[in-house]
Amino acid sequence: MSAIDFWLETSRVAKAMEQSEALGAAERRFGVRRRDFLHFAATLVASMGLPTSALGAVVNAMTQSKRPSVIWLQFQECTGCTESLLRAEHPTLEKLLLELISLDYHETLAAAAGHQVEAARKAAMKENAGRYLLVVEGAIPTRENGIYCKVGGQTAVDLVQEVAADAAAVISIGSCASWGGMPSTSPNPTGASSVGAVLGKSVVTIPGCPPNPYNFLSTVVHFLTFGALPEVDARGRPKFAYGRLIHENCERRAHFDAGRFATRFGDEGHRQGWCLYKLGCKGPETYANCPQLLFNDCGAGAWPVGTGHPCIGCTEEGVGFTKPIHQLAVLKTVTPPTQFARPAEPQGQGATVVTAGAAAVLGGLAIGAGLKLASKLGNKDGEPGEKS
Ligand code: FSX
Ligand code: SF4
Ligand code: F3S
Repeated sequence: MSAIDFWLETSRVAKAMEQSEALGAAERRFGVRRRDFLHFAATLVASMGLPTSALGAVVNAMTQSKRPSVIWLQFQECTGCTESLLRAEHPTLEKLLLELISLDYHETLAAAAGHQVEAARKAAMKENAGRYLLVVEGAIPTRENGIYCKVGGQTAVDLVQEVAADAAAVISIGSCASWGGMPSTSPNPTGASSVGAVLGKSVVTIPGCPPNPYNFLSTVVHFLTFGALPEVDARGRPKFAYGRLIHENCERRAHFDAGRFATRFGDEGHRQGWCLYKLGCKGPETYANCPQLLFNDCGAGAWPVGTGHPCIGCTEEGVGFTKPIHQLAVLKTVTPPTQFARPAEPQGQGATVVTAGAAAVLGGLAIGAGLKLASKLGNKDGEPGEKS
């Protein structure tokens, strides 16, 4: 399909849907305006790398599906995963999430405490056996029979095994739950381990410290729409979010290709926005969509490298909290992507998934750009993130 056909098709779908009953249902269910909801759904479709035709299915699933029961366990962590979901600048994200799922157990958010809240967990597990989602935030200490983390008298190891036994699917949110993260930093005195290691099976992982909330929400919406979790790479990460190296989509990439590097914080190169590779940026060996999704819905530059700090590889096992910040990254690719401006040309601001999705609905025009971007984000033609 040519770019213009793609654009026409996506504009047509968005326009046709604007008056649909499904969007009326969204207004009633979520208390948000049709256009805001359509914007949000288009953003998710784009970020998942789905075709335009999936927009209707995603909207229907979000407005009509029964809210799945979610049991959310928290172990060795800082609650940053929960905070990043709930403190999103865009109020819609939090509102939609809490309307889309039935959060039946979450220690930070529960009004109840003690025996009451443990009883609520057991009741939800019994009522929804085989159908609930288990979300785990935080690493699990395994040393000394797991005594370093207990909830309601049970060790984290026991608890996660008990709840996982009847779960329809398990999602590890954050780097701690995904691969051990910060609590597993050497010498790892508590034996902090990933959920997958403790359960002895692969689970879907959404690493990041904290992870981008849109990646979690997209994963939940994928489950609601298709009845299954998204395709993942060898480390359990959804390919739509972790299929590309940060270095492939970084706005400073042209400076890397031209050999223009900041060599000290605050030097001329740093002030000019040059590449941070020589300051230890781990973008060349870290798979994540941070440069496209950005954080906190506050526009261009709202991600670590955009603010002038090297990526520390927080999503990547063996890199984040493991390699010294100043250590040079392993270069996994050296060929500049063809879609980038050549080093001699000025770099534009670039569209983000969020801005493209917003423009798509509000302007009725740019959705094609968002979805075209999505085809770059989704790992349709590249290799999945792989073990280094
Ligand atoms: Fe914190 Fe989550 Fe980091 Fe870990 O995010 S932001 S320490 S990944 O488990 O709460
Ligand atoms: Fe961007 Fe870091 Fe790659 Fe430089 S090394 S282009 S700052 S990701
Ligand atoms: Fe983490 Fe690097 Fe993204 S530090 S938030 S993976 S830019």
